[in-house]
Amino acid sequence: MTEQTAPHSPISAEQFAEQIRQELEYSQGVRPEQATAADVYVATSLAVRKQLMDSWMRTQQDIVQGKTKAVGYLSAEFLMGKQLRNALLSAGLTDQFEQAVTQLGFDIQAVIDAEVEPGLGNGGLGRLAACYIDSMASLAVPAFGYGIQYRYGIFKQEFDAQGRQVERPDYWLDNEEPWGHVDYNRSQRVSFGGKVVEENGHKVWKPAWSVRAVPVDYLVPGYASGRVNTLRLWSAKSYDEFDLLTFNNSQYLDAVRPQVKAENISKILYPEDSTPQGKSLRLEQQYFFVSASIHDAIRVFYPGQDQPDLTSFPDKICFQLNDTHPVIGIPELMRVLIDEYGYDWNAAWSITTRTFNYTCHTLLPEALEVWPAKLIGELLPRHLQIIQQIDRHFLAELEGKVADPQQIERMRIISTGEDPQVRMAYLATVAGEHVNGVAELHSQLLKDVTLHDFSLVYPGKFTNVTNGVTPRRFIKLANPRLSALITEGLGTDRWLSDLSLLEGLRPLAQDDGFVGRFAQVKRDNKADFAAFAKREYGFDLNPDTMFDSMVKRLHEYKRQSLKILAVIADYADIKSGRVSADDLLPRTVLFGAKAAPGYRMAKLTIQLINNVARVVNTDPEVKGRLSVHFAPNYNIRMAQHLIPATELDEQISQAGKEASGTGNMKFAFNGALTVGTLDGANVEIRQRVGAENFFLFGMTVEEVDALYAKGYQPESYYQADPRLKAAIDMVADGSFSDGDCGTYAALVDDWLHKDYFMTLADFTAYNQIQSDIEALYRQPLEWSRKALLNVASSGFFSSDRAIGDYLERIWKTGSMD
Ligand code: 26Q
Repeated sequence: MTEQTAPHSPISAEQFAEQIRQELEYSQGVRPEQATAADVYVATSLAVRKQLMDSWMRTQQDIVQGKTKAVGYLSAEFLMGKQLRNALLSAGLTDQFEQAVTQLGFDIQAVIDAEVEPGLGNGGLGRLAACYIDSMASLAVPAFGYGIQYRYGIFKQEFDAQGRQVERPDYWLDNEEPWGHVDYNRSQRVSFGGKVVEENGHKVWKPAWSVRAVPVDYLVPGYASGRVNTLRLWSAKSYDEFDLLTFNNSQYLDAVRPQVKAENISKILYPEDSTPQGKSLRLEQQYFFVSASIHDAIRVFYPGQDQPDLTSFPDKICFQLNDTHPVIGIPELMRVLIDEYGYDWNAAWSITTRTFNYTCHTLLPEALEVWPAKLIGELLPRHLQIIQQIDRHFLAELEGKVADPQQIERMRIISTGEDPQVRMAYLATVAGEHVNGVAELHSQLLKDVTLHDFSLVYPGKFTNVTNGVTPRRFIKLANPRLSALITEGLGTDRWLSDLSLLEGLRPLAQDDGFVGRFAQVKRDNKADFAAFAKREYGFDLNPDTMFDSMVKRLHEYKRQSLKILAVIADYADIKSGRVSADDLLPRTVLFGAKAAPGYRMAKLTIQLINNVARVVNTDPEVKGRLSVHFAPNYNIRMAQHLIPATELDEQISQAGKEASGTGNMKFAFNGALTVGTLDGANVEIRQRVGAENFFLFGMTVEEVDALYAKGYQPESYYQADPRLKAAIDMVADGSFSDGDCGTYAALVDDWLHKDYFMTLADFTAYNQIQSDIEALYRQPLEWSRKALLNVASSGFFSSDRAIGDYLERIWKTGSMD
């Protein structure tokens, strides 16, 4: 199979091997004979980077001189995953790489394994940003990703002897990192604190301290586009020279304190992905990267100009706000325009409101970010004044439009009362030109519920862009066997840049021979994953069982507890003799999930799953027909191994709680069937793959609302379903805690008396659908046919399509070619 070659002046394997040798000797000072796989990894990466350099410079020049507006994707997280294989794929150098490394006498896998995955994100939102910059480069959209180069990424997860989550720091820059280029000459000053004074009728901010934002540039090569965009991640450095005056033995720590404070800003990624706490350092991070990015964009588009005409700024670039995390950029751009460039309020407002768009990624009210006005006032006094002024103007606007004073009160950007809070989502909605949700259902609920008042006042602002994921990483790199089969079936590999072509596989679902080969791909991927899981975690997985996976962050709303209760119910059936193990469909249940370190219920759920695994996997009565495994430290690398091997994907959140989900798309791409609720993008996946190829269960949003309204009593479900009762009783009676009844008391109590996400109410329906799943799985050909139809029907969920929607509905711009 020939790979589509990108026009980045491809070279031969011999030339590539020579370049790797050169890098080893002249960049690293290592003789090829003495090199390790890690040295070769660094040398190869440097060589690939150089291969991309001409395209990158040409792209940057075209962006600045071009007629098309650029996109600045502002995101506190970019969860990139490993770079090398993706860069090789984009540059059309995969074959050359494999030959060159073999020629040099190294093991390809060892070289790949030497790369440390940068974990600069929590989950869906951060990975989405990474998929979007890949697609923008592949579609030749002029774009910059702007974010933070955290020293410590998302924590490494381990489990202790009791099965509890332990967090270890992820100091990923411990090893040489060849991809990021530190560009000290493009640094920006970012200031904080102090006060605002009046000088000649002007407000002048006198900050108390500053940090130096140093850009670290990552190349973002497009697939087969010949374009290379930039991901610019800011790193915080101190300006203050080491203070020699205070440097004597007793005052050593005082002397370095300013450096430590400055450099703390980009030190660590916050591991919470909801219920943000108003921590000052988090606000410092947000302002730090957004302020540096706005100044950087002005530098890029108005080079060397002291008095640029910034009324053209919205024609040069628009900023996409990835959730509320960069929303402080709105008052920052106002401040820059007014205080630094002398524009009046109205001119600045006109520029600002044509520059920003806002994507919301949540529906949980507690996850909507707010900042105490007091904190903003201390850290960014001038910005608080500007936000207050925006709020006053907005109020005046509302008074002309809205009759109900209560509605006006509800909508204020700054809440009134004792401890006023700045509501970042409201600020973004008022100042943004467009506001979008991330799946049809989510965007509808934003208009109907979360931002309802605003949708009445600004009906034209609201739109939807259903999420998408990149087929390059999540099909081509993750699943080479399936990729080869798709290319063969379609007679072309153009599907990699136009995923709608997967539709062409549909007729092949009627070809039993093809379906059989598709099934064999899955079988081989399962065997590979079993070997991987043995190596990495010591698991013994049987590839002749159904691989049933639930991987995502641990959250009550995602309902990992529904899955584990169903597993326990099956186990209880065997233990009580109601069901013989021989009648059970052999199944391997795989979990992967990190819990926020302070999230007690989530951590207790991890402990429970680990202990259910320990008990079930070692019980001879189960005869290996049911096994449960919690793979530690779920990350992009693990996803790339696990998703292609999965047959059943669990997307079982309470309806109305998962904004979109993106794992669901990756699994559908790779031929898993979904068991899921009508939530997030599940709704659209089901529409496209067909109701008969999707296992739907559970309450709808309307049913959930009705049950709340009626008064939800979880205990009545416990009493009504004997299997549910048996499962919960087993958790309560110490079966998974060596007889200690107290270990999971908080979980049991929550299930019976609160159960905010109605796990118990959906339990019976979830079990019923499992019977359908088992019946189908016992007809392997029919199962595989449906799985293949999932692949054929999921092309819509490519991030290329999603970026196309952003271009059309929001950015109103296109490709630079
Ligand atoms: C905010 C303030 C302070 C500290 C942390 C945070 C924070 C960090 C990360 C808040 C939220 C996040 C991440 C949210 C997230 O990943 N949301 C997911 O976004 C996906 C992409 O749109 C959706 O598919 C998921 O449904 C949504 O849960």
